[in-house]
Amino acid sequence: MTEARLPSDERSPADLAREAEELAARVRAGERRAIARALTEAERQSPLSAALLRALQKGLGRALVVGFTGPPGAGKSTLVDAYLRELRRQGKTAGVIAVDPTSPISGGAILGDRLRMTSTLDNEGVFVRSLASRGHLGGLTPAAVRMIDVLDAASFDRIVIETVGTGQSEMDIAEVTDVRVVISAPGLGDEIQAMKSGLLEIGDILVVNKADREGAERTYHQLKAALRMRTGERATTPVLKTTALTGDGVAALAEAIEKVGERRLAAGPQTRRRMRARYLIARAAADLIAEQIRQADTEEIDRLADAVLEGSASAREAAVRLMAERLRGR
Ligand SMILES: Nc1nc2c(ncn2[C@@H]2O[C@H](COP(=O)(O)OP(=O)(O)OP(=O)(O)O)[C@@H](O)[C@H]2O)c(=O)[nH]1
Ligand SMILES: [Mg+2]
Repeated sequence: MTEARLPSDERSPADLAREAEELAARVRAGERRAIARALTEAERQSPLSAALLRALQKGLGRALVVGFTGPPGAGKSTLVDAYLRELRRQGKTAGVIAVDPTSPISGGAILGDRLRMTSTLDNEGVFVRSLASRGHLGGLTPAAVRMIDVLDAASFDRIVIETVGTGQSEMDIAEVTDVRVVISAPGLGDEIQAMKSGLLEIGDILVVNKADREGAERTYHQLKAALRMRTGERATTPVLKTTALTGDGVAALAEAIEKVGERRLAAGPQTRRRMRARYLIARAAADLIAEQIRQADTEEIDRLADAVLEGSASAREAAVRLMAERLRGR
């Protein structure tokens, strides 16, 4: 990343392709500097990244992608750290992407995450990257998806993604991960509320972390009850208790992840990669629509707005009409 480079527009497609092939080969060989560089290119969606991702495609879809999500302060980073230790104990390797919390309260947690995880675990078998910057083309989750491909190509056995469960991002993450671990903890105030707002549905495994804390039992039973309400008596989603600080319950969590993971991996690499590509298409479509609407002239929008007000078209019909008009000929 420190080497001098020509501005992107001065590199020919052939140069980019050659550079991408070289970098891809080093990533496949597991070279840490190359992985770091490739992650940065993928995150920024640089001119090189498209060629790089193409060069990396062969043989992808091997690694199991595990998402850890939950409200701020539930102990996600600490638990990821403990899970990584467990993986290392089993001789498995892991790449981690900690996605920037969207909530301003967690602003300081990025550095915390980076320090906490890298100081203890950034070694041969583990690679940690915080996705800390915003405003890149296409948003955080598409960037994370591109980064998954890089880590996958680097042959990490497990890829872990940590996201804060407060907005759209964790729902997006649900679409691109194989196994979803939803973490709660006692004493967060509205932890069950947060769970009810959709997190419960996406979890393959629910975790009550900080089991050492008072109130953990209560949180556990609340979760169980909420789960039964959602899915009926036949609720099969495991609810586990962990104390990330000591590692208690983490081996059982790792085992539960493997169990779900086995089922998901059975779908085969192509199906799982397609799931991620499908997500990228949906995101691109949404971006395209938003862009088209921004570019539509006021007259066109006003005409449709009047139609909605008069009741001659629903908002949805108006949107379809707007898109049809604007995308015609593409
Ligand atoms: N008592 C207790 N504290 C814990 C446990 N796990 C994490 N903590 C503490 O909870 C606090 C938050 O932990 P983090 O791992 O940063 O939580 P997080 O969910 O990653 O937080 P954000 O990334 O900011 O959303 C820290 O002070 C941890 O030391 C646990 O099992 N027991
Ligand atoms: Mg964290």
